[in-house]
Amino acid sequence: MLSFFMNQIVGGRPGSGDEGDSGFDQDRAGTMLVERVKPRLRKPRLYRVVMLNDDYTPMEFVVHVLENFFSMNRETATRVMLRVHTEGKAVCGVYTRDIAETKAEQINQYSLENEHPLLCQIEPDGNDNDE
Ligand code: TYC
Repeated sequence: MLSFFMNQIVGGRPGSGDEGDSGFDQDRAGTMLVERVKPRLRKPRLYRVVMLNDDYTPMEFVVHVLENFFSMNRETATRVMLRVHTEGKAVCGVYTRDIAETKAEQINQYSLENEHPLLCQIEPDGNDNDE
């Protein structure tokens, strides 16, 4: 996946005083020492925002939530709402952890404020990348 390599200067740490004023370490013959290392970047883990069915929240309210918190159009929001209604739950979106947590919390809070028991939860998106 992230299979490119980068060069890294090895030897004294920049700022440690042993690299002269260039920032690069050099041996006594004046040769620059370099090492190829894999980059330490990882793709972030992803989380699903899952909406749960209940017997009381009006369908119109669920559609309204899906339109406004997930930017779905009316047709998509209605389809997702009906999937939750018939199957018990459905994935509304997949995000990094902070964003997924924030969306679920905002929706749960908004539902409470409007006195509906509608709930969202988050779950790992599975098939997490190890590279
Ligand atoms: N089951 C609800 C009803 O019949 C509608 C509903 C759909 C509620 C989706 C929650 O996430 C939900 N009024």
